[in-house]
Amino acid sequence: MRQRILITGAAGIIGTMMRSRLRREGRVLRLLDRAPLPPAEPGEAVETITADLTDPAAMAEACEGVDAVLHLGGHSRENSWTQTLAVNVDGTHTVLEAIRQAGVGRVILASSNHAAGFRPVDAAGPGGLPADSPARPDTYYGVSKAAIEALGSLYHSRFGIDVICIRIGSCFERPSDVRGLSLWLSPDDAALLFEACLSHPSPGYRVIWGVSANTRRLCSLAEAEDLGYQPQDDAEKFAAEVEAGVPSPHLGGPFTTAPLGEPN
Ligand code: NAI
Ligand code: 15L
Repeated sequence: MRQRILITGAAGIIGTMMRSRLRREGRVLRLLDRAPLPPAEPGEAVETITADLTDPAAMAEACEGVDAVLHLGGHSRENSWTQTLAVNVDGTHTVLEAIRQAGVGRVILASSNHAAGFRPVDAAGPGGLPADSPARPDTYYGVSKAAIEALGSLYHSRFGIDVICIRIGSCFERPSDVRGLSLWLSPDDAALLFEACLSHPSPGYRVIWGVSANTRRLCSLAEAEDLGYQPQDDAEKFAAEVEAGVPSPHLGGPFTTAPLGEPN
């Protein structure tokens, strides 16, 4: 039996980095975005869908025959309250409803460090901030991520769907600033983390941090390691190259001071 994984927001930064990294024998990646996606290469087990994740009919169709969903789609930075609610919160509800109706057993929700961006960095103990630290959003965007964690909890408790919310740190090819030395999730580690979320026999509902094994880590790795994640990268190797800067007192860094509701 082939495993089919639906990835929303597949044309974005993380989705693009995952396309080759989540390729497996016996697996089909169904990629969905409202932005254009490169077509499948010869021999690549990829299906592409151009659709809006806020469209219930499109999502119902996209979830047919799917084993698990990696929900990356949505506004990935600050935006107006209206847009943030419509795409990140209502949109995630639409995705979860489609998952429930199609009988999909598992979903990974892309939460963010900005759900807890106002957590003071000096509150991180030796093991780092626990992954289930109560939300302290730094933006409307952060509020939307806290909301989808709650929505995910509801869909697990009511319908038994496995829901893993990953509070992703900073997932790019490389860290670009001092903050990134703490919060970097390397693309290779992101793939290891998603694989751990996909292969755990019965994860239930969890909130975990998504970071690499960074020397300057502020976030606990214990909860993700409990799922089987074994990170291989450390942002420290980029320390000499990143821009110098004054470290923020809060996890969310520049998001905690940027104007609310203005796209950045
Ligand atoms: P991105 O902005 O590059 O990608 C998001 C994708 O979602 C885009 O391709 C966009 O076209 C698509 N999208 C937006 N609205 C849509 C809609 N209504 N229907 C269909 N597609 C839609 O973001 P990135 O960096 O790839 O992040 C992916 C997810 O991970 C996002 O949910 C983001 O909030 C979260 N995240 C990312 C972090 C990072 O460091 N890259 C850190 C923390 C969380
Ligand atoms: C996020 O949640 C954003 O999606 C991403 O673009 C980065 O800003 C990241 O957080 C970060 O905190 O570096």
